[in-house]
Amino acid sequence: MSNPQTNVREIDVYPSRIHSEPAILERQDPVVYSEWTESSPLSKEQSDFYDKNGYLFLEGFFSEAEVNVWRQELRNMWEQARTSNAEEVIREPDSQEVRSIFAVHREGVFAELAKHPSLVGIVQYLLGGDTYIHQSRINFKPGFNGKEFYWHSDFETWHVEDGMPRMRALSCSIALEDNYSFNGPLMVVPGSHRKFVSCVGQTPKDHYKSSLRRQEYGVPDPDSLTALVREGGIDTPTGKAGSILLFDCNIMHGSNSNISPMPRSNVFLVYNSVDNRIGEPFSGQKPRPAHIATRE
Ligand code: 6CS
Ligand code: FE
Repeated sequence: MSNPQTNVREIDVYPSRIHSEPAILERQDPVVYSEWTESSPLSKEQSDFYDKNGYLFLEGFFSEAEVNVWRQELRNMWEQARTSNAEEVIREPDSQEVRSIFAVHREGVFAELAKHPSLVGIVQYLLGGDTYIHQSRINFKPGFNGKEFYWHSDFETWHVEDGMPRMRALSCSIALEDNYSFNGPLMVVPGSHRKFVSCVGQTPKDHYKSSLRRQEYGVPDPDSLTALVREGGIDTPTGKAGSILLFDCNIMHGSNSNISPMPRSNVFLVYNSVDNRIGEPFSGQKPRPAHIATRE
């Protein structure tokens, strides 16, 4: 992969989907890119917790009134998506149920949400400066048949398939329905953000057309996953609608299928540092479409 400005081949410090054997590499990037001070938007405990664990759960971050507006918009979008063949609409792997809608930050109430000052303040503290939205999506996880998201590191995909150079991005998952232990909440492996699991297998052409429905490449091998879980365990932060889960781009996470009657609909906003803009995919393949990875 060459850097367009200097035509110098950028070194791939996180090689994945290249070798025939998996490997666990050390993280070579900071987690929190700012020094904490009394005026920081997080407490020292919260900032240290995020640095150590790779995630931070803030219960009741947004008000019920705000959530009601977003939940109404989510339901309108769900209705429209049922009969839409827009490329932003992703359906469940075994049915036509809507699984996700991408690029929701482009307009309307979710564009406002992505710029919410109290959220952006925390994100800029953690990433050490200005950011932009690399990707956004609503994962509906409907009751009865919302399917799982197998274990993965988002950064492994964004590095290999979108050309994201370093680990200087994070996701904010905003619960728009109550997240319980039984309706497929996000599970994270605390501390796993400090290890990069180099995966095996060659990225298939147009991989996103299947990976967003059921990801099979760029997922950790059982031994690597077992090692990470043995070291850090599994946390399942749950809480009422309006709670947010901030998680580092490289933390190992996943979620189970939802066979309960209650939907687990969350909005995901992915913030990337403006100093970490994506370039040529390290897979050597063509870039993914703009509704999955912002390039302008
Ligand atoms: O490929 C991606 O960018 C998406 N895949 C997963 C499973 N999580 C991150 C992101 O939504
Ligand atoms: Fe993910």
